[in-house]
Amino acid sequence: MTTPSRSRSRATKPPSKPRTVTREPLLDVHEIQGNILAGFNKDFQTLLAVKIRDVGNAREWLRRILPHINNTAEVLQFNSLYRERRTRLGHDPVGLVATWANIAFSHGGIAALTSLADADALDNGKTGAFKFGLPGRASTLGDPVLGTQDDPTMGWVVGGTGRVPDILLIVASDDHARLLSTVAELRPGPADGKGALEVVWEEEGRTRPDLPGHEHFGFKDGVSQPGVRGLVSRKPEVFITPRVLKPPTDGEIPFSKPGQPLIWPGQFILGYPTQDLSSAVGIRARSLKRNWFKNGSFLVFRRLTQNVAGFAAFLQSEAVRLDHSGNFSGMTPERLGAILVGRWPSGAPVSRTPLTDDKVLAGEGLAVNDFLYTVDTPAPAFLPDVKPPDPFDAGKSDAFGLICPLAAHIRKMNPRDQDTDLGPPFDTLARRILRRGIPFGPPLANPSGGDDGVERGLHFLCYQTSIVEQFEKLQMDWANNPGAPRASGGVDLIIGQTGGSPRTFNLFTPDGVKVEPLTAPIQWVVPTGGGYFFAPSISAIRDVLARGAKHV
Ligand code: N7H
Repeated sequence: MTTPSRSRSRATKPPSKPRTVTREPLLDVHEIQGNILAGFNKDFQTLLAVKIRDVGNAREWLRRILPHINNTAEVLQFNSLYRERRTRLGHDPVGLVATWANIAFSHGGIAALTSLADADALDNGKTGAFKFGLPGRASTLGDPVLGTQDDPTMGWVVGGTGRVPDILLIVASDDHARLLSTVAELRPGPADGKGALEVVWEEEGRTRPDLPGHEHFGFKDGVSQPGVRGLVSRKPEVFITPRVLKPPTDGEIPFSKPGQPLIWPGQFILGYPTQDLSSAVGIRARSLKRNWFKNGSFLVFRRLTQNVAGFAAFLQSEAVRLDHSGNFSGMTPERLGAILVGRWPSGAPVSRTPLTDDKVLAGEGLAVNDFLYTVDTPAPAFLPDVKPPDPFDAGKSDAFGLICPLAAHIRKMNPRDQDTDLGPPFDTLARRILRRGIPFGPPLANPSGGDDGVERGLHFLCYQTSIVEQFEKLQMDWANNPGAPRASGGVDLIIGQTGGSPRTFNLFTPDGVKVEPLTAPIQWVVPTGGGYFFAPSISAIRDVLARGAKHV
């Protein structure tokens, strides 16, 4: 069903096509690469950065590996089988393994394989972020200088100025041996043309063996993701994001499950309806500059090094100071870490359990994201056959950030029901990203015992349809900015970057009367590489990039 949004006052003009959309689209799951909407979610994942030296051979290599590039249908089916087996067994199913691959191309890679005009056409708007690439945007993003003022990305291990790879290949598996054999099979080698494609960098990420699913600071990751609207089948009607809640009354944001709003797929995949910035309806997909962009998505890769010992030392000393300050007696390093992140190590939200971690709450998938910031969180309206246990305290109204501070990482990145400097909560939906990160490097065995000199961090990967309006807004306009999305919150001390000036996080006393500023002596998360890429559809790889056809 569609609703016309423009007046029909001029009889001479044909009525304009309705811009708004309420019917959810059928997603082309055989075309969209599998990591974007379904998520590989594997324990092992290798990234390979590739430079094209010979375009003809590169196309042949693409044709060779194309059958191994997995689509959404494949990944969805496996993920649903895996979930079903885990529910029935009560533990992870042993031996049920899959190995997946996806691919993405930088501006230079697209230009080499199609044309400069096509690569330029991917930049929607004047910023040219995709064309500039990550090193070109590093100073705008506030990244610290790792080199000289002339080349602040000189110290990056991948993707620095003049070293931007053309291709990023992602290979992921549940099984390490299979990961290695698939990487060996897909890696360009002499048989693909001697020197035709050079692997300029590669690195393996893996889930922490000591704390699976947690990143190196010790927090559970991958807890909150947006729900994508759209169907994988019309008859029978199957939504890509299963729903357990009753649809809302008119005009409200629909949720698939508590805390997971449903977002129009055009925010993540080109060619589908996007989010209206002031209502829950969708906006009809804009025509694309090239047909072959359809079913593609932009991939931001950031190699973020984490100083785990430095972060632990800060939590330790600041917790002691706060404890003695009189306003935060009983403060512990663990609680302070939870305050900075907005979640406890288990993933339990500070908004629902302000003083202690709660692993039971963290393990209850329908409760762990169920909280709002500006009102007491109402009980969810589940569909009749869904009755999950939720004996936990509901989130309380916390508009000023006295429970979960305004600058806590998850509140900066997703202010939920609170208006922001950019607009109402509908606008926030248009800033959401699909995160697909995985740690690299070994865990630090004893963070309070100091650094061991070994590098570790996060391969941060996220998909969206606008790098400028999504990833860059989150990083630049919110994480780095002490005055946004809400005034007076301070900087996100996990990922915020301020180009060398002090990073201050405003912690309000529980009565809201005083501010206790926490000033970080250093940045504990430091970008050391990455890139901006485009992950095209399966047919675009086959018919355009691997074939060299223009303007299909
Ligand atoms: Fe964050 N961390 O350990 O503190 N992140 N993040 N992130 N992050 C989240 O909800 C972390 C980074 C987002 O919907 C959690 O999955 C670390 C970048 C968003 O409520 C934890 C790094 C960007 C969310 C961390 C890092 C984001 C989110 C809670 C770097 C974007 C969802 C678990 C090393 C620019 C918010 C979860 C929501 C959650 C951590 C990077 C964005 C624990 C260590 C660069 C959108």
